[in-house]
Amino acid sequence: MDLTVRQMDADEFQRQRQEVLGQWQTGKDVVFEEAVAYQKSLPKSKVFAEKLAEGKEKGMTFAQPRAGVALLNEHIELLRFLQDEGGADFLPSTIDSYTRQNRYTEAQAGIEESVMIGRSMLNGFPAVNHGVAACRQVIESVQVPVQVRHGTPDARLLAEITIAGGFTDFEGGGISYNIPYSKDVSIESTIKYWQYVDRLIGLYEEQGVKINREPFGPLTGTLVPPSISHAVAVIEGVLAVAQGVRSLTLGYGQCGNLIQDVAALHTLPVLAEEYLAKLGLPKVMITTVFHQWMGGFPQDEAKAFGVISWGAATAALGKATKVIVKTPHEALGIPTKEANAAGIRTTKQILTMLKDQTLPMTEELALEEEMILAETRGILDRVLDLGEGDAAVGTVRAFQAGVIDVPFAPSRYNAGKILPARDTSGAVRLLDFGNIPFDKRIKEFHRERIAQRGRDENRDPSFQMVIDDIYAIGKGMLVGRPRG
Ligand code: 8ZB
Repeated sequence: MDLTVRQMDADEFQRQRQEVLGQWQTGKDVVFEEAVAYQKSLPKSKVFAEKLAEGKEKGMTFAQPRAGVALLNEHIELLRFLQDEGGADFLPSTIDSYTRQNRYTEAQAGIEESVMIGRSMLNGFPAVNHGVAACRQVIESVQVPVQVRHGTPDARLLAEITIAGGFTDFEGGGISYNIPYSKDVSIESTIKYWQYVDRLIGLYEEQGVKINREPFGPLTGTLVPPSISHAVAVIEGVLAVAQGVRSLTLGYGQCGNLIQDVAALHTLPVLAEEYLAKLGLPKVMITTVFHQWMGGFPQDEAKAFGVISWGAATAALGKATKVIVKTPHEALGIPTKEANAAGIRTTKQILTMLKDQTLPMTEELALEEEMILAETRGILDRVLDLGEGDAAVGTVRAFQAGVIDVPFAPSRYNAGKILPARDTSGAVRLLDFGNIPFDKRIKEFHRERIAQRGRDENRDPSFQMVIDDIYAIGKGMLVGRPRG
C-alpha cells in the first residue's frame, strides 16, 4: 500500500483538489486565497481555536449542542435560538445524512421538498448544496464559533466548502467517521480522504488561519472502553498533526462511572502529547471534549434531564474543555429548538455550580488512570510496531489483526471480537479481550472486576451481562442487574 503517515505530496493534493471541487457545482466558489482572507476577517470571538485556548487557560467547560435543518433561514433561526435562549458557548451545523454519503442530488431534492412542505425534510444542514456564500451567512448571523458536525467517510468537498464558508472547526477522522458509520469502506481509503482534509487545514494554518480539528471520540457509544477510544483519538491526532493541523480537540464519550470517566478525561491529552512527541511531531494545542451519554435514552423527559445532568457533572469534575449536550427529546429523534435549548440550560446550570470543584486524586482515581494509560500504550505501541513506525500503515494492520477492535461496529474492516461489560460499579471492562494486546496484569484486573460483579449478582460472568448492560439505561439503571 502507498499509505503513509507522512505529509501529502503537494501535486497529489492539487490533483485531488480539481476532482473534489468538481463533485458538485458549489465547488467552483471555493477560491483558496479569497477564503484565507475571509477567515482572517473573522473576529477572534468567532474562531474556535481562540475561544478553546482561552477556556483551557481558565479551566472552563463550554457547552455545545448538535443542530441542523434543511433550509438556510430556518437553520440560522435555530442557531440563534440556541445561542440566545440556550446560552450555547459554541454552535454546530449538524450535516444531513445524504450529504454525509456524498449524495448531493438527493440532498437537493430534500431542500426542494422542505421548501414545498414548509418544514425540514432533512436531518441536518446540507452545507455542500447551500454552498460557500450561504455558509458565510450562517457564520455572520451568530456571535460564537461554529463547527461542522457530521459522520462523513469522504468529507473532502464538505471541508472545502465549509472552511471557505467561515467554519472554524471540523469534526471527524479517518477511523472515527468510518468504523461506527460504514460497513464496506476500507480504513485505508478513509485515512486518505481525511489526510486530504487535514492537509487542507494545514494549508490554511500556513497562511495564519486557525482551524480546529475534533476526532469523533465516542465511536459506537457507552460501552467502548476508554483505552480503545483513546487509542483511536491519539492516532487521528497524530495523522492530523502530520498533515499540518495545529489545534486538536480530542473526544471521549461518557461511559457512566464517574471515576473512570474523569480518569479518561485526565489521561487523553497526556497520551496525545506523549505520542506526538514520541513520533517527532510538533507540540500543538490540545483540548478535550466530553460527550454526554451516547446510548439509549429514557423517553420520560424528566428522566432524560437526569441523564443529561450526570454527563454535565462528569464533564465539569473532569475539567473537559467542552461538553456536547443531549436533549430531553433524545429518545424520540431530532429535538425541537426549545428542547435543544433546555438541554443546554440544564447543562450550563451544573457546569456553573461545579466550576470550582474538582475530583480529589484518590487511590481509586489514580489506579483507573494508571490502567487507562497502560492499556492505551499497549495498543498504540503495537500499532506502531505493526506499521514499522508508520501510524497510518499500523492502523490498517491493527484493525486487520484486531489489535484495535471497536465493540458493536458495523464495519467489516473491524474484527468485532471483543466484548465489553460493566463491572459492579458501572466501569466498562472487557469480558472477552479478542486480540487487544493487554498484558497479563491488565487482563487480570479486568477479570477480577467482572468476577466481583458476578459474585454480587450471583451469576457467572457471561454474554448475558453485556445484553443486560445495553438495555440497562432504558430501565433507569447503569449496570444491567438481573431482576430480583
Ligand atoms: C452520532 C450523533 C448522534 C446524535 C443527534 C442525535 C444524537 C443528529 C441532529 C441531531 C439535533 C440534528 N442529532 N442530527 N441533533 N439536530 N439535525 O446526534 O439526536 O443525539
